Order: sequence, then C-alpha cells, then structure tokens
Amino acid sequence: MRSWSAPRVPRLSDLGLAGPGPALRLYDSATRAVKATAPGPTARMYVCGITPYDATHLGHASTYLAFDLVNRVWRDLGHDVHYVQNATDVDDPLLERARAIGVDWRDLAEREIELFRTDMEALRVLPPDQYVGAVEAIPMIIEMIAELKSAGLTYELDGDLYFPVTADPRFGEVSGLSAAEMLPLFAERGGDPARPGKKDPLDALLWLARRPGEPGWESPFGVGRPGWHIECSAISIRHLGMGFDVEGGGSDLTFPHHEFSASHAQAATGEAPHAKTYVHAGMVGLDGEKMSKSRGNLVFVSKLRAAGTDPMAIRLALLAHHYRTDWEWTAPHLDEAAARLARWRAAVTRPTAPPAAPVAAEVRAALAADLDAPTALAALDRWSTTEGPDPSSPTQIQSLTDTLLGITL
Ligand code: 5CA
Ligand code: ZN
Repeated sequence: MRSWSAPRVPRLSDLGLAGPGPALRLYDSATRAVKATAPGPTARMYVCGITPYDATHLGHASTYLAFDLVNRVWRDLGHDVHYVQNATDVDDPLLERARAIGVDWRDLAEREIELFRTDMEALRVLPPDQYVGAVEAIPMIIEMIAELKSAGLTYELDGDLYFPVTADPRFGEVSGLSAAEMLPLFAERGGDPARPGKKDPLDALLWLARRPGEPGWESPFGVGRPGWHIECSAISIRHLGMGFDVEGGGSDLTFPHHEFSASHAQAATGEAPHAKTYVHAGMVGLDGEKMSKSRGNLVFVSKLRAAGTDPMAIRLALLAHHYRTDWEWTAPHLDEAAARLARWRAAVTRPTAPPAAPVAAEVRAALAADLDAPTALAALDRWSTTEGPDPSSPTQIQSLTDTLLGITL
C-alpha cells in the first residue's frame, strides 16, 4: 500500500548542533528492564498499525508518536531506519463494524486508512518504508503458515488451522505472564479459549475457514482468511528478517499479539528472538476508561484538526506524557500545549537567546533515556523563558524541536 509523505527533517550536524547523543535505551517488555538498543548501520523497526475502522483517535496517535521518537533519535544517531508498519485491513472487528454500518468492509478500510495517513502527515510522523495491508500480504502469510504446517506445527479443528503453544519453547517470554494470567487477556483480546476441541485453550488461530457472508482467499488449507498474529509475524520477518531491533505497539498488544507473533516467527524459522526489544506504549484513556473503538469514548485527531486545532499543539499535548504511562485525556491538556507552543514560537523570534548546544545535549539525553519527552520539553521551556546573548540560538532551537520532537515552530 501507499505510505504517507515524509516531513522534512533538518540535519542538526549542518546547524552547529552535531551529536551524537547517547545510545537510545528503551524499556523492553520481555526482560522488564531498560536496555540499550544497539542497531547496526540500519536500525530495523516494526510497529503494529491500525485496524482501520475508527481512525485516528488520540490513543493511536500517542502510540505512533512514541515510535516516531525512536525513529528520530536513531536517525539523529546516524542510523538509517528501516521502518515497517501493517494495517489490519481484514479482521473480525473491521468486518463487524462494516456490517453494522452497512458499508463494504473494503471501502471502510480504505477510507479509514486514508484518514490515518492524513492525520499522520499533519502530526509530522515519519512514514514507514513499507506500509503493508493484511490483504495484500495474504500470499506471504499463506507461505508462512505452509512452513509451519509442513514442520508439523499446526493442527486442524473443523476446517480452521491452529498453532499449538507447545510449538515454540519460548512461548511466554515476551509478556512474562503465567498461563493463568494469559487466559483472561486472551479471551478479551480476540482469542477463543473456550472453543471445544482445542488442545490448549491458548492455542492461536492461524487460518480461519471462510464463514458465510465473509471474505475468503484460496489457500492450500482451504478458502479462508488469516488469523491476526500470523499477519504481523509474516509481514515483519519477510520485510525485516528475524532479530530486528524494535517491535512496537500499545501495551494491549504485549499479550497475546506480540507473544504469538514472536512464537509463530520463532517456530517457523528456528531462530530467536523475533525482535531484540519489545516496546509498549501506555494507554490513553477518557473518562476513566481506555480510549477504544468498542467503548466509543474517542477523541479524533481529524475532528480536532477540523475544529481548527494546530496539529503541533496536539503533538505537544501527547508528548507531554511519558510514553509508558497510562493517562487520561482532558481538554486542558490541549490548552496547555497550545500555550506552550505559543511561548516557544515567540521565543524563537527573539534576536538572541541562551546557547542552543546545552539544550540539544539535554534533549538528546532525555530522549535517549527511554524516550523521556516530558524532560525534553522542560529543557525547552527553560530555554524559552531565559534571556541569553546567542544570535544563532533561536534558529538552531527551531531545527532542534523539528528534528528530534517533530514540532515545527
Ligand atoms: N491492527 C492491530 C495491530 S496489528 C491493532 O491493534 N489495531 S488498533 O487500531 O486497535 O490499534 C492500533 C495501535 O494503537 C496499537 O498499537 C494499539 O495498542 C494502540 N492503541 C489502541 N488504543 C490505544 C489507547 N487508548 N492508547 C494508546 N494506544 C492505543
Ligand atoms: Zn500487529
């Protein structure tokens, strides 16, 4: 699929603010510790994309901004970044929503993906190099399921194909959860633990035989469609290979989605790990609940934009929270961000200001420490409210906020 257009990113070394900053450290869900990412010349990142039926709410935006910071920090450190993202353009919730509103599921997906692209562009999120829909990936998904099947790592149940958790000895390492902890999450997040005939309640669906009124594709396992986890497993390893640097998503993807994506990939290739670091963003809530399509408590980026909100204020409002914390969206967050944006914009029009280099060092250090954007914003706040003698500093700071935070002043 078409990705979205890339914003211009100034090179700080051309502006007298050469790095490099410290190596990027991120909290890894699998080891439950902050650890240094150590990419090669090309850093490889896979971030789970939207299921396109209610894009783009502020929870989505917040998660994609976190990984946009990863992308920006790696680039600032001199890496190329190979970034892949999917869009789950066929799955139960999309089909259900399309049925409920009487729209063809393909039209719904296309419309929502286009809206998402527009929102990402407005928020200056760097686009993935490959933006891959589940539907277009079906041939590679079928290939991977066939590999698992021929290795004896699948079983059939009434025409559907399952992946037994016993197929990967490392199953459980991404989330670190016990089976008792996994079960309710599995039921809540698209799994089918109660289905009779499964060898283990946690076994995951790889291929679902076509149901009446639903789409299906020809495959060696019959006409049907892929399960959710094999989608991201196949897309990530076909485009990035095993052992890529970061797999990302919101914390609700830790289990079962990233656990099973890893197990499918590890079982199919005999290699491990799927990703070196599993990174998860906190959930944005509204009125005491996680913002989600099913709860219907959504604040949309496009609606805020249509009401005249500067996308840079939305971006600043989201970056004011550490990416790993769960937090609640309220309208004053946006007012505070708009006020901060106005202060910064006024500050870069000053003829002179305090030198930019120490601010660049602070911002780089903060972001490298598990993406501590709030501390980075505080450093810029101090700069914007302090007098100084340096005439080149205002334009340097303008580039700094653009390059590292994606905020244009
Ligand atoms: N298509 C799958 C991933 S393969 C999916 O989870 N789609 S989604 O549209 O439901 O979510 C897209 C991304 O936004 C996921 O990383 C999810 O964890 C994240 N997300 C969803 N709701 C929130 C929220 N309230 N706060 C923060 N992130 C969220
Ligand atoms: Zn995914």
